Amino acid sequence: MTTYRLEAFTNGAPELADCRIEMVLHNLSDQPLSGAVLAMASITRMAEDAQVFGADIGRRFANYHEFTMPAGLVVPPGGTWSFGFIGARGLPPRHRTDGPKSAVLLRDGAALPVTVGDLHPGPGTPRPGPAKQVPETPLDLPLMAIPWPAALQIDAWQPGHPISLPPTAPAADRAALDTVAALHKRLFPEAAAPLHIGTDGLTLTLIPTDLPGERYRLDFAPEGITLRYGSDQGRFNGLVALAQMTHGALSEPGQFQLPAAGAISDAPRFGWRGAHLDVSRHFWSVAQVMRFLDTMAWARMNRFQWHLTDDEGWRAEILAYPELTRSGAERGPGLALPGQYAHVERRYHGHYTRDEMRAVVAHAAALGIEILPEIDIPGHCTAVLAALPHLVDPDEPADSYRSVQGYPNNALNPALPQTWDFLETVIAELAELFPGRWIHVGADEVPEGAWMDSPAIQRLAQTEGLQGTAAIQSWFLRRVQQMLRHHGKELAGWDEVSHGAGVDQENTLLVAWQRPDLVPALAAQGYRVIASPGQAYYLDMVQAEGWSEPGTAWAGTVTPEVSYAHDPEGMLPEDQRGALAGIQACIWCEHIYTPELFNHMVYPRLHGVAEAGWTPQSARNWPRFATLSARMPRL
Ligand code: TNX
Repeated sequence: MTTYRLEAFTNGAPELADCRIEMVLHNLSDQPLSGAVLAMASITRMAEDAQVFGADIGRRFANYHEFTMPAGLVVPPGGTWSFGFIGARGLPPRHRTDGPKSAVLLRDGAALPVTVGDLHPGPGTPRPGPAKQVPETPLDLPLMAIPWPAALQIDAWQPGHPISLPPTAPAADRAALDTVAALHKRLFPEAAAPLHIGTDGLTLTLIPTDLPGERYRLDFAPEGITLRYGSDQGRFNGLVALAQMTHGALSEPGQFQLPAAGAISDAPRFGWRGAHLDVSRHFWSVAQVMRFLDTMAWARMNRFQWHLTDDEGWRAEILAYPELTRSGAERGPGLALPGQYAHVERRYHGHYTRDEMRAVVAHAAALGIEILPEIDIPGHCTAVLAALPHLVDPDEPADSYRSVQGYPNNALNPALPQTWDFLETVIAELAELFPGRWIHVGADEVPEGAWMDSPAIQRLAQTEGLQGTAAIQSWFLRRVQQMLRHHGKELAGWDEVSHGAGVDQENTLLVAWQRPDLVPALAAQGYRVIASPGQAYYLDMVQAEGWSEPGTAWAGTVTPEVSYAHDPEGMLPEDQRGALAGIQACIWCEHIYTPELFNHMVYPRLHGVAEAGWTPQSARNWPRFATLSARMPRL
């Protein structure tokens, strides 16, 4: 039963200084309310010097705010309490999800649930306004294929028919078919199996060849279908492509068919076709992560950057530091880490055990996906510092700098010896769990001015001749790179790793997120570059201008079409073509905290990134993609 409800309103002021957020708490209980604290989390934060009205301000921590009812105020049953502030941090609100996401009333040690409505816009703002659009148009060819093949020549079509691999085929081929058939069954349990082992379907013949890398070739003839490949990954890719087109033809016979004559000759545009997932702001269960990997594999994506740590929670079990996944993985009323985003009302906990991480690694590997674990250091470490207070520099004044998300003093301190013991242990444990080549160490968004008031840092800067935050971060990363190499791993990070040029560029992988023009800039400096520009591949961006559209907008409005149309090599000069190692979609979860929101935000843009990663730019086609992408599996 709802007993309290919060509605929030903004005035639509274009400047943060004038931005007013007014909240109205409705007392729908049958008791008068007094002496309570309303705690809420809002990505539009209150400025330190904001003007507060109707309440006294209590604890504030990043998006978390406490407002205390004025002494003597009694809200009768059915009555309301209005309060709020003028003067904000973050971005001026542009969408309904920019206000309070969750709230709770704290009174006499109890946490009373509060339902929270959308942020209401300033006067005159159209509601709902333009919404996400993914048009359906008639198809030129009756082929279900995402990503679209690099080359195809189809001379005749036939109705869908299950495909069978003879039981006499080598065990490795049967096992490969089984992997893809099982993937299909997990994704589409209601649909008929496109592939099976037997003799009663259209016959499939697998032929190993010297086709390089991930390539495959399908030949269609009246006697059956031949798949040629040169590696396990090539065989997997060909089987997924065949399963996808057969699934289409079997489940929508009016729309799709199977080729009866002709060939598909296919090869990926980039070797790295990735997706990243933030499990710190919102915790996704092992089952959800595995399901997400399944949806990636169906589009032949092959890299998963698992963002395991951030200010809001540490999610990877580390044997040496159980606190990381106790207090460091938990936030909520009365805890060291207060609630953030969608979950301030309760204790919110989540982490993966080592066995669970191993199971995810194995699940991914079976689908041809390599996992790149990310521990976000030295910034974004609020949860670490809360769980392991010995890593906090005792001589650094509290709140001497703040991150862009509003966290005070949230960076590991490179001048403390205990920081290095911590990193050595964590890297050793992760290196053992994750067999891939890379460990991603974040390095994003350490605020300008970070560490400057730490006496230990001042001494380090003096001895090492380092000036400013970037130089210190760069010194830090050089040492982290050595540590990783000692454990047989190479360093990956966000584009800020390049600031201060401390690391050895060769064999350093950078995910370029801030702008598309970082791709040529970083490639010219010799880094391996993965393009993940916020302006096209950040799936937490709003998908339309409309007020009702959920998401953030720091990189603009990223419609599915804009995301799809982006050419990741577009800014590379001719002589640098080929310098881009791949592309990646990023799923940050401040705004994505239910499967429904995930599906709205992530698809079809994720599959657009998959196609950009595979299909040559000249063979891409938005209307075709828009129609086919509606058939792709979701979370
Ligand atoms: C920037 S991208 C961040 C994240 C946020 C994201 C939201 C990056 C390396 N840092 O901490 O979640 O923007 O879009």
